[in-house]
Amino acid sequence: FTGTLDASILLEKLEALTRTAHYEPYKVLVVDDSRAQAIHTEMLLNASGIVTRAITEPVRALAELAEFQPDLIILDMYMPDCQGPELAKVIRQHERYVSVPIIYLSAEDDLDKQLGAMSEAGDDFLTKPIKPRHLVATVRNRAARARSLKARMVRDSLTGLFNHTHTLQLLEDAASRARRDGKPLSFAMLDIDHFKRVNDTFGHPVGDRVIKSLALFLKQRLRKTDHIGRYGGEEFAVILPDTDLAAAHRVLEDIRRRFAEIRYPAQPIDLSCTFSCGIAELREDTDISNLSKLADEALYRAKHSGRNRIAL
Ligand code: GH3
Ligand code: MG
Ligand code: MG
Ligand code: MG
Repeated sequence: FTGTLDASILLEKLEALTRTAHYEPYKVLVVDDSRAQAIHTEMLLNASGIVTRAITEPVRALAELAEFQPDLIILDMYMPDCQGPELAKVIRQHERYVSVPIIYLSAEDDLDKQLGAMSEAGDDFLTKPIKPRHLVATVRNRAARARSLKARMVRDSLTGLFNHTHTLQLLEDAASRARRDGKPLSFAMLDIDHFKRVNDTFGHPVGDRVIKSLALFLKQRLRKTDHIGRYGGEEFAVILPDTDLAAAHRVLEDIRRRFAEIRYPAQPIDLSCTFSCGIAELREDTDISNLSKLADEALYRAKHSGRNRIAL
C-alpha cells in the first residue's frame, strides 16, 4: 500500500494474523546411564508423538539442553558420573531452565530416598515399572503447563512480543548459532520519536495503541525467523538471523518509511508517528555481549542526527 493508512484496519488485520498459533509437539530430554532404559523410554514417548532425545552421559546434559530446548527432563536417579539429584541441582542453577519440569524415573521405591531426591531438586518421582500410559500422561500434563507458563513468562502482555530478558537470551542463542554456522546476524533497536509528546497531547491510551500497532506492524513485515522484542516502554529490538547489515538496513528502512505513513485517528487531529533505529551486525571481532551496546550507540546517533532515520 502507499499513502496514508488508517491504523484501525491495520490492527484488525494483524490481530487476526497473530491469533493463528501453530502447534509444536512436546520435546523431552531423557538422561539415563543405561542405554537400554534410555532407548526404551525414548521409543515409548516418541510413539506417543512426544519428540524425545535420550542421552546416557549426564555430562552432556547442559549442552543438550541448550541445543534441544526440551519442555521437560526425565532423569535417572543413579548414574556413575553424576547422580540424578546433583544434575537436577546444576540445571536449576541456570535461569533459563528454572521452569523446565524435572521428573525422576527410577526403580528406587524407597519413599525416603525419593523424597530426599526431590528435596534437593526435581518436581516429581515416577517409580519403575511404570505403565506407559501413566508416563505419557504425566509428561503431557507437565509439559503443557510448563509451556503455557513459559509463554507468559517470556512475553510482554501489551504487545505479545518477547520481553527484555527473553530478547537478550534469544540474541545470545542466535549469535552463538550464527558464529557456529558462519552466517551473518544483525540486531536492530528501535525507539519511537518524541513519544512523550504523544502521551501528553493525546493521552496514554492512544500512546499504548501506537506501541501495539508498531509491534504488530513489525510482526507482519519481518520474517518468521526474526525475533521481535519489546525492549522497554516504546523501545523495540529485532534479531535478524542470516541477515547482513545491508539487508537489515533495507528491511528496516522500508518499515520505517511505511510506519511513518500510518495515520491514527485521534482528537483534536489525526496522529502519525516515526521511530529512530540503530543496527549492528555481528562480526568476527564483536563480543556477543557487545552487540546490543553497538546497536544502542547507533540508535543514539540516529536520534541525535535528527530522528526518523536509521544509523549503522
Ligand atoms: P525521543 O525521540 O528522544 O525518544 O523522545 P521520547 O519522548 O520518546 O523520549 P523518552 O524515551 O525519554 O520517552 C519515552 C516515553 O514513553 C516516556 C513514557 O512516558 C512513555 N512510555 C513508556 N512506556 C509506555 C507505555 O507502555 N505506554 C505509553 N502510552 N507510554 C509509555
Ligand atoms: Mg542408572
Ligand atoms: Mg525511549
Ligand atoms: Mg522515544
